Amino acid sequence: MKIIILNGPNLNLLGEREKSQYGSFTLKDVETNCKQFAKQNNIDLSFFQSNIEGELVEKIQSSRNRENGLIINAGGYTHTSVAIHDALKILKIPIIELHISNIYNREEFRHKSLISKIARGVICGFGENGYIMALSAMKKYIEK
Ligand code: CA2
Repeated sequence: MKIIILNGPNLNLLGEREKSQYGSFTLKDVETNCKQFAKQNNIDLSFFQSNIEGELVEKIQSSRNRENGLIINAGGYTHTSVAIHDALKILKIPIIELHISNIYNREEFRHKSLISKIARGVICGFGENGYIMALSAMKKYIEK
């Protein structure tokens, strides 16, 4: 089973700033935990971060014939990117939208997501645990 986790802009700074909002773990910590979970569950996991919209679009496109499921924390692009929305819409594999924070108890501009409507499900507000929750949910969904 092949799953990819995509991370959008500024998530490379996790653990450095805004710790009260996003926690003190780094993206590397998240990747290590996810890789460990993947190994224990026979998942072939890819983990990718970019600050560049076009790079995320290219990764989404190349997931088309390569992955069985895609998990995306698109960061700020969640609320703005028609290009990421369009790229995800082309996919036939299940998509889970993921956020570390609860975007619905934050600023109004974070309440709108261009991804939710095309996602199988959304996980937000559970901090770094959300990544493992998403992987576990994706595995079960693919197997069903
Ligand atoms: O809660 C999430 O996971 C978000 O996707 C994070 C995005 C934010 O724009 C979304 O509304 C919700 C921002 C990630 C920024 O991460 C930082 C980490 C450390 C320091 C500064 C930003």
